[in-house]
Amino acid sequence: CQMRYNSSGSSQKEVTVEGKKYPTDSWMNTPSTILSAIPRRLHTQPDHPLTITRQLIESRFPGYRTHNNLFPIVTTHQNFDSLGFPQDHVGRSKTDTYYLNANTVLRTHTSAHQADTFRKDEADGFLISADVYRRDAIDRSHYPVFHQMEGARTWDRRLAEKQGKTLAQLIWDDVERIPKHSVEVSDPNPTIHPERNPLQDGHAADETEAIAAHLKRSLEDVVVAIFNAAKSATADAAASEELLKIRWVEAYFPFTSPSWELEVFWQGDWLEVLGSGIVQQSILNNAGVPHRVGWAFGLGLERIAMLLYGIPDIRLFWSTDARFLGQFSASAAPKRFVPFSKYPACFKDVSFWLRSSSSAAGGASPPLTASTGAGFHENDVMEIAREVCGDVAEDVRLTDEFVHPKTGRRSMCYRVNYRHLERTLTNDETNDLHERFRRELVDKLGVELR
Ligand code: FA5
Ligand code: MG
Repeated sequence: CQMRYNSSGSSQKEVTVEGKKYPTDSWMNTPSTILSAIPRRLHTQPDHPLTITRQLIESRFPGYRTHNNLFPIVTTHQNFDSLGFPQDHVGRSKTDTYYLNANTVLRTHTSAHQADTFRKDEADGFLISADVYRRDAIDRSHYPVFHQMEGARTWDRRLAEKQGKTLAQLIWDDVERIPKHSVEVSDPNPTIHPERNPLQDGHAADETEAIAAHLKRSLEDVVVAIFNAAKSATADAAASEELLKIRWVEAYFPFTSPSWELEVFWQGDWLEVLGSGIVQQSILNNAGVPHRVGWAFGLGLERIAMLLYGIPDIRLFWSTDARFLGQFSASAAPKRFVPFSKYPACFKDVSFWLRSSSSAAGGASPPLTASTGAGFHENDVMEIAREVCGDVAEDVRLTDEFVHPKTGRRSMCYRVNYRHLERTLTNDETNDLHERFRRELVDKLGVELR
C-alpha cells in the first residue's frame, strides 16, 4: 500500500480524465486514487458479477431502454439543481461529494442523468447503470465508488385519453402484466401521507396509487428473481430454505414524492437496496414532457450482487484476483461465491484531540455527529484511511468520543480493522500502515494524537 494522497491536487490548474480537461479550483477534493477508478467500468466487464447482476435485473424490465456508458463527470446542475436539491442540501457539501471545480462533480448518483434522459429519449421506460462516487463511511457494504441502476417508467396522459381510459386504469392494466410472486412483503405505511409523504400538486390520488403499485410490484419482482437465482446458486439445502424478508419504508428525496425505500433482511439486519418514488412533475415539465407522469428508482448494484452471490465484502468487486473473478460466468447459472479463505483481521485504535474550536470553550457541546468541532468531518478520517491503507482498511468506526469538562476540547477514538482480502498481513506492515494513518491525521486534519 502506497501513500498516494495528493493534497497539492487543489493547486493544480487542471485535471485530465480520459482525454477531457477540467479546470480545477478551490473546490477540487478528488484524489487521484478515486479518478483512477473511472476507467474500470466494472458494470460492463464481461463475466463480472456486477455485469451479470445488471443483466439479470434488465431482463425483468422488457422493453426498457438501457444506457450503460454515460460518463461520470457531470455538472452540479445535472447532479443537484435539475433534481431540485436546495442550495443548502448536505449532499452538495465538499465533505460528501467529490468535486473537480465549483461546477463539476463526480456524479453521486445515477439520478444525475434523469432529466437529460427524460428529455432526449421519449421512451416509456429506461434503465441507466453507472459508477457513482461518494465520500462515505468505510465498512463491508459501503465503498467510495459503487454502481447504481436508475430506472424510470412514465406514462403519457394523452394515451389514456386516446384509449378512452383514465390514467389510473391504463396503469393498473400494466400492473397486471408484471409477474406475480408469493413472498410476503411488509408495507405498513399508507402510500400517501399528507405530512411525511405528500401527494404532488396536480397528481390525483388514484393515479399515484396506481403508479406506486406498478413501482412496488416491479421492484419486488426484481428482488424475488434475484432471491430465486441465489437459492438455486446454493448447494446447501438448509441455506436454500431461508425465507426472503422484504419491507417498504417511507423515504424522502428532493426529486420524488411520495418516496419509499426497499429493504431486504440480510445477515441478521435490514439492508437498504434502493430508493424510489413518484417523479417530481417539475422535472418532467422542465424536460419538455409535461404530459408524462411516472416513477423512478435508484438501486445499489453491489448490494444486489452481494445478495445474489453471497459476496461478503464490497471491496471484493474491485479484485483482479483470479480466485475472485474466476467464480463468475455470464453463460452459466450463478453459483454461490466461495471465499478464498478469510485472512486474519487486526484491530488498531487511534485517539486524538480535535483542534479546539472557538465555540468549544464553555457552551453546550453538540451531540455525537459525523461533523463536529472546528471543521472536523468523519468522512475526512475515512478518506485518509482509504488513501493510506487502500482496501486493507476493512472497516473504520468511531468507538469513543468525549468532551473534556474543563478545556471543552473534544477527543475521538477510531478503530480500524486491517485485513487484506488476498493474503495475511505481517505485523510490521500493519504497524507501518497504522503509523502512517496516524501521521496523516495530524498533517491533514491538525488533530493532536493522545
Ligand atoms: C439515491 O442515490 C437516489 N438517487 C435514489 C433514487 C433514485 C430515489 C430515483 C428516488 C428516485 P441513496 O443515496 O439512498 O439514494 O442510494 C441508493 C442506493 O445506493 C442505496 O439504497 C444503496 O443500495 C446504494 N448505496 C448508497 N450508498 C452506497 C455506498 N457508499 N456503497 C454502496 N452502495 C451504496
Ligand atoms: Mg438511501
